[in-house]
Amino acid sequence: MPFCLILAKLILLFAFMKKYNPKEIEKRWQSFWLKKGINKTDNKSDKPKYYILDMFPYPSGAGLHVGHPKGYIATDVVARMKMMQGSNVLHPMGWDAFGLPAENYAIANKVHPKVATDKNIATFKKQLGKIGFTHDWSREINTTDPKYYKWTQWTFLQMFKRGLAYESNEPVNWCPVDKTVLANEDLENGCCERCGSPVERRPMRQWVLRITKYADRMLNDLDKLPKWPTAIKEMQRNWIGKSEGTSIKFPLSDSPLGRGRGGLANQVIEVFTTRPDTLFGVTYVVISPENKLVGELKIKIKNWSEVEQYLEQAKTKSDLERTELQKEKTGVKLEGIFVKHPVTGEEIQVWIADYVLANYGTGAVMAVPAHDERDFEFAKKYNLPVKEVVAGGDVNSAAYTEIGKNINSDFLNGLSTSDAKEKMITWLEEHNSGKKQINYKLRDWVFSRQRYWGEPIPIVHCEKCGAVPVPEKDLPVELPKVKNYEPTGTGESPLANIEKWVNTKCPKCDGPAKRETNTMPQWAGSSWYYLRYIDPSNDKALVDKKLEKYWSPVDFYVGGAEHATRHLIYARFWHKFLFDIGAVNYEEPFTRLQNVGLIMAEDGRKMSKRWGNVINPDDVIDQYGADSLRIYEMFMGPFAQAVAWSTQGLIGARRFLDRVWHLQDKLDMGMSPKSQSPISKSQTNPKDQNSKLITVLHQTIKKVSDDIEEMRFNTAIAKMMELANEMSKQEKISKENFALFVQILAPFAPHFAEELWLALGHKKSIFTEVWPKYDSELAKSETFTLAVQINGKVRDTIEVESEISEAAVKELIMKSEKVQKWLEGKEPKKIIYIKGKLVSVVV
Ligand code: ANZ
Ligand code: ZN
Repeated sequence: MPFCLILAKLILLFAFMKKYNPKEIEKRWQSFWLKKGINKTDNKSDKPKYYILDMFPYPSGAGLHVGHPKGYIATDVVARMKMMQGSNVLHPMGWDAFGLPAENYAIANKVHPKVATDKNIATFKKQLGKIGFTHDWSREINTTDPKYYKWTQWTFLQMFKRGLAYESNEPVNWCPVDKTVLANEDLENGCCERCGSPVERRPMRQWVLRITKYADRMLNDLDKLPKWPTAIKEMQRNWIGKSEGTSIKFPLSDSPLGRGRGGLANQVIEVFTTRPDTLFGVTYVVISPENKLVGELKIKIKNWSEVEQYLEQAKTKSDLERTELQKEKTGVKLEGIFVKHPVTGEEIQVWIADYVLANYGTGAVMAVPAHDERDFEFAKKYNLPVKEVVAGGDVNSAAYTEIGKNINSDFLNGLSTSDAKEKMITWLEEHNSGKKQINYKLRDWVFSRQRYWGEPIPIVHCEKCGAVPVPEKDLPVELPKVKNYEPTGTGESPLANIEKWVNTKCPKCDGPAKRETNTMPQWAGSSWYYLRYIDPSNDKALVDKKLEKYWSPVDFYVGGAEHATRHLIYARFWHKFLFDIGAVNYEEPFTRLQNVGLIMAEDGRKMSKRWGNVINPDDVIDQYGADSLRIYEMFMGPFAQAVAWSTQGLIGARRFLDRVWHLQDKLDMGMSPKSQSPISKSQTNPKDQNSKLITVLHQTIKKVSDDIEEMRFNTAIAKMMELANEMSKQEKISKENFALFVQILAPFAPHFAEELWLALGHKKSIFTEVWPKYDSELAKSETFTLAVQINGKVRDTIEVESEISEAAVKELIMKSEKVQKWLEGKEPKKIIYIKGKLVSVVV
């Protein structure tokens, strides 16, 4: 052997002996990727497109904690694999920077929201940069950038022009602490979602978006989203809350004895019910305290002062407090007021009670205490009659709410619930006493906030012309600088104090006019941001339609489940509107959706400054490296599950990388990289052909490919650990086989993989390589048929791998449509897995 060759081999050997030093490696590769433009996405490409999206963060003052990047790491793993598999990948990032959190932070820290936001963005960006993501920063967007919110305002104007944005004076949710109006979506158990204070109802002028016009389409199109989690679709269905029922008229009668004529003969109380079959069981009628009839009937009501007192008291409660089953029911009888039963003509007493909501149905109900729980409780409390009309229960002790056969019901006697419904509806329609009616729980979207840090609503109020849209050529209406941006509490935003800005000319008549001072809610800018990444600096349109046609819809959207009924409802609505006006090509924005499970603190609590248990990714990266953080977060448990942080687990991830690093010592250095035949992607080194290693290697390539696609990162990594084990048992490992391992590890530990790839003698980035193929014969693993029992009966069977873990079984069956059907949106009580046989779900 010539001397120089020995020397070369020695140098190589020495290089391989060097320790794994993530600090040095990671920085170097991050700047390499930047320099080579590895993360830049081309709009023109022959490759198939793949748009993968994270829910963009609020750049809060606290910076990133280790929970934030979990979703971003996952999308990065998928993005990198897709790149290697030959897709043109779009994986952007930006900032949802308007809204209360940013503003409250700014107020608390006495800095302007813009200054604070810019600073926070810089921090977030630096932190994200250290984790080694593929984000294409040339497409960065920021909802508070006037060039961005120009198009948020533009969309609002299009809605206004089509009657979908309107002013209203209805009572709205008011947070006394944040001093702003909140949408229903911003409430949690009747409290402000941000600060936790109980919400009051106040009448106030508001801008409202007519989202209800889209209720039916949003509901029906859920069926076109097979790649959305069933649970999220169910939450959206419940949120939209389509209820098919009947409205029934109860004519007012003047007095219990039918004497006198009070001019009330034409007035009726109209109720909404889903159970017209129980009409013969009505023992009283209830109207909501806000119902206009209360005022109209004032002179007839004999106990007015008592009623008035009750009206005052009802004002302070939120809808949720009012309708909660557990809460004690209250109400007052309207003395002197009666209605007539539409069939029997019987006199029926009338009550007001706040368990009836003003803005649902007709704001009035026919009470059937025998078959409705709330009516039952109310009747017990106030000693009102209970009349059983559906057989099957014991209505002395509880309401019987199931279906059954009608009794005590005249012409409905003996009929089943559904037949009785039909017959009653027919009767009511024939007698002009009622008709079918559809209701939605979804309310129109209260779209104005009395705060500074939001998009100005592009409307001008003119005394002559009313609300006039700002001409499109004058967009954006920029948020002016103010000195004092704290909320005023008067129902106006701090913008109202800037006279120079507020006073303007009417775009229509040129007369004096005032600008709208309310701003948009935080959810505005996030309702369409995914479109802007496609074409971030377009000055002429929200997005170029050709580019949109190429990139849309988002192929994969990953984010927190807490957005199921807020952001994801708003964005679908906004998108459908843009589709209707021809601004986009597709009706649904997100083809596939995946929830991220929270990362809890090591103590099992939520990570929070308050508990002092927050872990900063910077510290983790400093100590263990970004690749260890990435591996650990993907390995910590099933992706959608909440898991507590574990430093031990993190150390384990680092140990795994160290072991793979040292596998280099076993590399068969028989040939120098140059003289070696090019590494074939699909073929492993024939020298190892007989060993178990080959089987495990092919299985691992298959498993990692499939698992990344299905977001089963933990099992993908477990399999790679098995492969590492298998390799460490060998005396020598061929470079080809090791290279294949490094390639499939690359999406998880990109810096680490680049370094090994370089050491293997490659010149180009590993991410320009083609993803390894496997031999399906060799990759075959043992499987068995898993029986899925629900409440003791086999309802489904699934083919699974023999060594499937219990956690993987549980995760898998929760994805089964059949299981979901039986769960009806609920969590299972118990799941028992009997290894290699069956899994039993108790509902
Ligand atoms: C009589 C009845 C009998 C009812 C019975 C139920 C069971 P969903 O399915 O949510 O639409 N309701 C109607 N309007 C209401 C309002 N504004 N505030 C509070 N409750 C209201 O529920 C419809 C049912 O909720 C209606 O059917 C009505 O009670 C009540 F055995 O009418 B039901
Ligand atoms: Zn005017």
